[in-house]
Amino acid sequence: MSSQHRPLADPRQDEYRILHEADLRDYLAGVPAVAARLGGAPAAWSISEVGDGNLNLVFIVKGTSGGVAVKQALPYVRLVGESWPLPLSRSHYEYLALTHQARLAPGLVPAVLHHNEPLALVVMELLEPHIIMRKGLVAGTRYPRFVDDITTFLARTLYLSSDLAVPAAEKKDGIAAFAGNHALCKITEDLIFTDPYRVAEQNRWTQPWLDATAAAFREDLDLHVAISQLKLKFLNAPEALIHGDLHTGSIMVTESATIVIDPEFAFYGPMGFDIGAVIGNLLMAYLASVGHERAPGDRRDFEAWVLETVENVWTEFARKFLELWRTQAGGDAYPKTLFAGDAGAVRLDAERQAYMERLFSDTMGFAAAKIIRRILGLAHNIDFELIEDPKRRAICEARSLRLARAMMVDAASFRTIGAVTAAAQEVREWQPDFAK
Ligand code: SR1
Ligand code: MG
Repeated sequence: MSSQHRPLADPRQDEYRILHEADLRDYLAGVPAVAARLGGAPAAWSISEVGDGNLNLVFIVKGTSGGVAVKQALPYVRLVGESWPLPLSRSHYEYLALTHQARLAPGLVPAVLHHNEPLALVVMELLEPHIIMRKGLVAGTRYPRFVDDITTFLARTLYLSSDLAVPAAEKKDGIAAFAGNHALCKITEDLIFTDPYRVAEQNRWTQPWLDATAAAFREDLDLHVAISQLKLKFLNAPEALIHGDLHTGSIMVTESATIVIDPEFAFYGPMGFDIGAVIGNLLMAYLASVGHERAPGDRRDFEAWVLETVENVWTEFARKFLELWRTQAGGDAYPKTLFAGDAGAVRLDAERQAYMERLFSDTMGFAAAKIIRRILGLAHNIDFELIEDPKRRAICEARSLRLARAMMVDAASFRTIGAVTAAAQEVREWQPDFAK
């Protein structure tokens, strides 16, 4: 490895300490903007650690006049423990992404009130009564604002950080600003694009029912080619500033609001990775839903809404993205002078459609990769995990794996979002051999 590529030691480790409750109270009392927002005497503030994610500490702090959320990065992966160190610098990238996204998609990310880089700490507005969207989906709740909000977030953050919108020098500065977030990228490269397809110590799945499928996925060269092509795209396509972990656990919702949180995996990567994360997680919510039925068919209306949402996420995203391209083409890509006159306009429009077709294909591949990692890899999700009966859970998971494999290996059959939702409906009725 050349010296210029050797990883740097985290320069802030010396000044870092994990803030426990008393320490955090004293610290926040010394931040005027936060103390004023909380109100009352610091001794009366309530502080509770509520983090249920895989990486960090999250505190809710409430005073007499308001509340805040405090996120502190730990120097290791919380899910696994101190044996898996992780740079504190991810807090810096999260702060950078949050402030950038707030400019591109105002009102769709939490307001940052304070950031302390050495402590790897970000203080944000408290989102109340919002809940993590994944929890709402498990409960069978519908979110009428979601499509409009998430597609505005996706279209604006992706388009407005791409070469279609931003001059090349500015775009390259953006790539450089996030290039150091490679430890978080490496988690994705391993946990999503590699481990589920090989023997890896941290993999797990619902046993014994999925043993045969897990083994088949480890031998499936068509699948290995498809996931490797997606991995190459993830490594090799700095198309836009992506969130990098946009699953339904990174979205907080009410029925009238949507806020995207947790962009610590942000970097310049392929746009389809974010859109695919949203769609893949909705497809899992759909196929897990039958496992949460209290009576046969009692979640059918919810499931129809989820599939409609899958379709609308893509179509609304594409509409908004193309609208931005037609009205805000400030980047160095597709120079206007090369597409002058009526013939140029027609040709450019055809090229925009072709661009969207390529993006759709990337999106479906990444959506499928997101599904497979949650069933065969390290980090699972409550959509499936909360289905108590393991055989029932395994049936939902086997259906999801079947759909995901087809989306990845047989991409030619999934050229439209309608083809994807039709396949999801079909696979919902499929019975794996172990269920017969
Ligand atoms: C070890 S971290 C596991 C997962 O949690 C995050 O939310 C990302 O999805 C990551 O892959
Ligand atoms: Mg997260």
